[in-house]
Amino acid sequence: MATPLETWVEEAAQLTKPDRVVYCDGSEAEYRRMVDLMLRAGDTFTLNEKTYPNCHLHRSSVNDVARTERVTFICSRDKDDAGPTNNWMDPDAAKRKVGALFDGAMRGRTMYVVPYIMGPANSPISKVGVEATDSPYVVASMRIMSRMGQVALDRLGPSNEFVPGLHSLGDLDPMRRYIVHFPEEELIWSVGSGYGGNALLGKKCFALRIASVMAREQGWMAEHMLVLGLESPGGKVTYMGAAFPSACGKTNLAMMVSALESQGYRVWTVGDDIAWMKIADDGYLHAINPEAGFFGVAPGTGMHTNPNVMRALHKNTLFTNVAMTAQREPWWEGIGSDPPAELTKWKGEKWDSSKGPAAHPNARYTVPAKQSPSISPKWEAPEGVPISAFIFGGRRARVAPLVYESFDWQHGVFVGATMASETTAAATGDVGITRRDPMAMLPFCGYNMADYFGHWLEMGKRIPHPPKIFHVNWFRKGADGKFLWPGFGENVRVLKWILERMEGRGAAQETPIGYVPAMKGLTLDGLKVSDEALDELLRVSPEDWEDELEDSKQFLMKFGARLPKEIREEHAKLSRRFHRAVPV
Ligand code: SAT
Ligand code: MN
Repeated sequence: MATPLETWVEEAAQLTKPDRVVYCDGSEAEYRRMVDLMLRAGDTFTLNEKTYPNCHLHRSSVNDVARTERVTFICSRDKDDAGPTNNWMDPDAAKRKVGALFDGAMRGRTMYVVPYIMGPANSPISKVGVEATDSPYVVASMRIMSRMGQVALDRLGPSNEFVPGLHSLGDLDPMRRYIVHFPEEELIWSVGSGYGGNALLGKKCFALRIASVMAREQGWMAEHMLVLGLESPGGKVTYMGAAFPSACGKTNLAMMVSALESQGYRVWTVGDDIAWMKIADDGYLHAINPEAGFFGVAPGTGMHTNPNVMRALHKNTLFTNVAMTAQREPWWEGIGSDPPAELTKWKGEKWDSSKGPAAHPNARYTVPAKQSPSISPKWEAPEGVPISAFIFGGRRARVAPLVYESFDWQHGVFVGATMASETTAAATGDVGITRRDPMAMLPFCGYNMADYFGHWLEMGKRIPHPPKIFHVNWFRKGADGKFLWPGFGENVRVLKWILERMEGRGAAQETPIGYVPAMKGLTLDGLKVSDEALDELLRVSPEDWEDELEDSKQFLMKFGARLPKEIREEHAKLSRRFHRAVPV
């Protein structure tokens, strides 16, 4: 008797018609074979074997360098279940349309069957997925990013409890690219792209879009959050989850080398992108990192901004779309050194400064998480880590102060639901446009976001010790257009204040938007931030917030009657608090 896995693979092969089907075991020899295939294909290069052992550079197709939200669909039976923020296609129509692109797509190619576990192999919170793909780059990446191969087959056994994902590079034509999700079937189809978030189906497609639907049904949470542990003097570690949109510094925050290390504050990394969280017997929400690697943005990453990842990147790393020096070392803008005289651009041609950036702005590194010096001793704990705080944040040149604390869970959910950020190169489209990105889940929520807010409100009632909710903004700018806050390792000062607030300390002032640090509330010794800059960083400008209230109202109105009344209520309360504070 065929197992459910074998049956699904058989059907996938009938549709895509590969020359052969190979089940992946996750071994090192297999990784080597994938890399050899990539080297032979001519789009991948071995880096300097002395300084970067077992590291490779992959160059993607030039129009396949970021997530493509325009062609990403949620195919629920009822359009309203996808909601106003998702692209929707009828599931049967999607099967016909995208099925036609899959028909024969793997002719002349090999179909690799990639069984994987999202989460530690022995965690009850983890789940199994299977990706069938014709891309050796995807297989190699999945081996870094998940627990892949035999370990997953062992966990699955003859069971049908896996999320299948079918992936083909197709012809890489953006006009024939689709990333479609069938939440009711728990199925993913992706064709026409080899890029990370589009093609590594365990990541955004399963661990967020499909898992968010499962989480709502089953009473847990799948969030676009890093998870870190903040160690304080005496050795106690407090865990926090933080949701920022793509390319807004989650990896750097999760791996931070603390500027307050000499005072006993240190940061431990549990995860840098996704958190799966369940209520545990101790009454806390416990988080696991479903991933096993970091798929981070390279440009802007250097010894100053993220020394831990820089140390981790020197072996077993797969780089994508970075530049290469004459010594065959990877290079990108912000790495901390001037561009060398001889440099090959990410597209493969010789680079000079008239040719724009040498690395693509969304160039990436894919590195095993365990290689980070900051990796938490608990990062693979099957029971996860207890979360005491949630932090929302984004890129805002104005409006949002450096940090504030919400009044309570319901208000915190409103803060998350109305958060906004300037767009980045992580998705194709304009960069620098402010858009609402609730809980940093706008591109990743697999169902109607109004119901998602409802799920958050519901979870707050069910968690005996719910995390306290904060909002941060490292990106506020002064009148001169320069960032007011130094960021990176100095962000630990904000985490320290958050910790103190949780412990009932930490000087704060109450404002209409929540508690903001008092002028002396933040630990700023050894840091050069002028009083004026601090004043501006912590300022809650009634004029800016008047615009903010209007803009968030417009956004929330999209959800119509489905929007939970609590969110409406919080909007009205915020408006009232401003009008009480400033007579208009
Ligand atoms: O491309 S990914 O979705 O994997 C990374 C990101 O955009 O957050
Ligand atoms: Mn992300």
